[in-house]
Amino acid sequence: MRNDRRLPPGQRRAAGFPRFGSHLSRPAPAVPADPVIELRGAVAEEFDLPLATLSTLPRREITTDFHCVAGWSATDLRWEGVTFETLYRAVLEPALRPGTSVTHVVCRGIDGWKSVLTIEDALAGDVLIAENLDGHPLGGDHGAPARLVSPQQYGYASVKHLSRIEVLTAAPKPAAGLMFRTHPRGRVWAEERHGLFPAWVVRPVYRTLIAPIKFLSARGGEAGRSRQRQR
Ligand SMILES: Nc1nc2c(c(=O)[nH]1)N[C@H]1C(S)=C(S)[C@@H](COP(=O)(O)O)O[C@H]1N2
Ligand SMILES: [Mo]
Repeated sequence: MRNDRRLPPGQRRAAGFPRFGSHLSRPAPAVPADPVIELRGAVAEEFDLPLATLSTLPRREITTDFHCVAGWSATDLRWEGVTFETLYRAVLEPALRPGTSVTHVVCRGIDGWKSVLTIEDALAGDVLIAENLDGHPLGGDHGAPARLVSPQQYGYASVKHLSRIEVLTAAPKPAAGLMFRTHPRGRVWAEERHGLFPAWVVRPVYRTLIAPIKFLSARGGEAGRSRQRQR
């Protein structure tokens, strides 16, 4: 039964589904009039895929939980869109340079957020490029106009406002920072929270960040901004 499922190790249920991220109280980036996903990297020719193309591909609905590395989880979110695998097989794979063996994909958001997924993680059948959440088009809080949703990985993999996918033939160098270095896989059930430190070290540190980040993110989010307008 759904209710009996346990959360992954070190996770606690959040009330609802908060807006969360490095944007803090900055508002969501404006959605372009004709949004595209820039396809870059080991392709014969780089090109911009109109987001509208997604409506021509087979669609999937997935109900799943969302786990932020800081320690909160939102449960039973109903996402709808196109699986990354479908997009990859239909559009990216045929565009690769001949003889290319892809190892990683880098996804970027309009706001500059970036995540690196191994091709294995990206092609897990439940990774979605989602355009709808719980029956409604994504709002700015959760990644309009489309976002990645990778349920088996910590939330940092699930890039909001997805605007670019780059295919790589080797692992990129890890980012320089120590404190927030992500794990190269970030699988929630293996508690792969951090690229260098074991989970038990970062768990209590990250947990202290939930309340302030949630507070700030909400201020820049849809509800916070409409409250300001009413004043
Ligand atoms: N574009 C973008 N994507 C992002 C982030 C961000 O700041 N910008 N934050 C990541 C983190 S750490 C988490 S936990 C989730 C939060 O998603 P939510 O705001 O829909 O809850 O988005 C991830 N994707
Ligand atoms: Mo997160």
